[in-house]
Amino acid sequence: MLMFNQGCVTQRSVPFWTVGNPLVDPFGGAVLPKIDSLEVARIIAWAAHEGYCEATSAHDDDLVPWNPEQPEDDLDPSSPVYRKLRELKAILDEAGLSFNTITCSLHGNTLFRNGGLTNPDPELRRLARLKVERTIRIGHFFGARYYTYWVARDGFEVPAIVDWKEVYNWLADGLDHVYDYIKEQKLDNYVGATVEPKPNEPRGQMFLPTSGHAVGFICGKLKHPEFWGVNPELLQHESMALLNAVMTVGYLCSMNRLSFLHFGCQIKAQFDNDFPPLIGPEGLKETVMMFVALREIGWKGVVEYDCHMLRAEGDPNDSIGCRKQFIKDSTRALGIALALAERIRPQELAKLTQSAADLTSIVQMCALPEPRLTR
Ligand code: XUL
Ligand code: MN
Repeated sequence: MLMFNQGCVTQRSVPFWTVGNPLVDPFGGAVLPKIDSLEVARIIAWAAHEGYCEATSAHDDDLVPWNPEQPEDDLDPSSPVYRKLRELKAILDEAGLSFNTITCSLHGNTLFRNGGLTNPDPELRRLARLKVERTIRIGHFFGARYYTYWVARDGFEVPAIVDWKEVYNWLADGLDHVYDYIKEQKLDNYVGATVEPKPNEPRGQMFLPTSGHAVGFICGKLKHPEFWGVNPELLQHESMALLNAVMTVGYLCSMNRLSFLHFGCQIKAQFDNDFPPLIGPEGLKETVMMFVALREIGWKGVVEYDCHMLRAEGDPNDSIGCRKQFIKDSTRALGIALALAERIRPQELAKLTQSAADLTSIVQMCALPEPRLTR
């Protein structure tokens, strides 16, 4: 069996927000106690020591609190934020973790309930921009490879009051500012920035719903398209829009835009399930075929578990233990998916009919003997 770093997956990343997740849903409160970011860092460091992951990622808010009155507290050595960032970095460094992406939370604080970069209020867009700048500086401190823009609350429920003439200009201005700020400040840890599309949730409709929309926007509207890629969330976000993960990675690779993967499992056309990889009633074939496609294309990159444990398995009496188990399960699932993908040999299927090729790929994937067909 291939080790994770011999195939297409260069690093396995466990983001702060997935480990810290207290398992709230719209119908019930937190199952797990909220834990401090230092505790989250220690769990991810544990996972790195155990050999389950090599990288992490975070929103600014996952690491330190944000106070709109102090937009530059990260630069002030006497601030608690400054100190906390250093404590966090010491834990990650000691565990040898690299930092995949930093992303600005423009969804958590209720100030941004009607959008971040596309908020119709210019004062809130200005505040969002300052928060993005601070997040970019925090990412620089951790040596993040990417800055990620997740579409978050940039969306709408009421089309009649969206400023359709301006809204995509505001979005482009906000993203162009990410590039300008990184270059002006000479933050050369960043190899690029990414857009993470999502069709809905938390908004009824979001302004960059799919990977196709994201690539179109990057190539057609941003000033520095070469700096921008996409991190699709597969299976979740594309499956919510009834799209197929194999096609998404094929398309993004052909456009040279697949920066890294957010990884988990999803029931098609549902709300954002964020099931751990391979967990749930569907998605096995799609997940495995996605890795077959990535292998055949020759893509290599980071796979980041962006999901959470099932709410039903959160254990308030062992809230650290179940969080560790979630990481272990996700890494196990990725290992299973890669091992199954390794068995599938498209070259041997080429001359078969489509149905025979599909069935033979299943026989290959499951390492089955050919079933007996006759009595
Ligand atoms: C939400 C989602 C986010 C982004 C980061 O669905 O995927 O967690 O990945 O903001
Ligand atoms: Mn995601």
